[in-house]
Amino acid sequence: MRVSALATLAILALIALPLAAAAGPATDTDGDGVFDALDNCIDMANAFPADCDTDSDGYGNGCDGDFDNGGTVNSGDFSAQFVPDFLAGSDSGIGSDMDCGGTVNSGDFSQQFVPQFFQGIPGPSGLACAGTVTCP
Ligand SMILES: [Ca+2]
Ligand SMILES: [Ca+2]
Ligand SMILES: [Ca+2]
Ligand SMILES: [Ca+2]
Repeated sequence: MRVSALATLAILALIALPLAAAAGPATDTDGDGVFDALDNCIDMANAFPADCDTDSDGYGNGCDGDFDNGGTVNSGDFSAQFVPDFLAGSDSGIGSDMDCGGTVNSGDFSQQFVPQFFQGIPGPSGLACAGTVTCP
């Protein structure tokens, strides 16, 4: 009887594992090795160490041009937030070092901020708590 129960569990496990692998939580949209459910930028390959989230709001720096956390990425984020950090060359704590490289330079602007600006909003993030501080 005990062997039979174990065999049943083993069969159930063999059935359940592939099902779990096919489910949503195992999806990795940007192919950076971080599953969507844990990825703070699901459409941008930004695995460690490029996955920093300086302002801890659940949007990784790479997809978080909303430096003033107003909910949108607009000209105010650029002129009042990004430009001063760009001129200083360092991140003041708002996440302006968008590629997590240690400096704020033209690459952060052209490769990261500009696409964010045209998108108009931060993200998308796979973290359920994105948009709240502190997340996670
Ligand atoms: Ca990913
Ligand atoms: Ca990502
Ligand atoms: Ca962030
Ligand atoms: Ca940078």
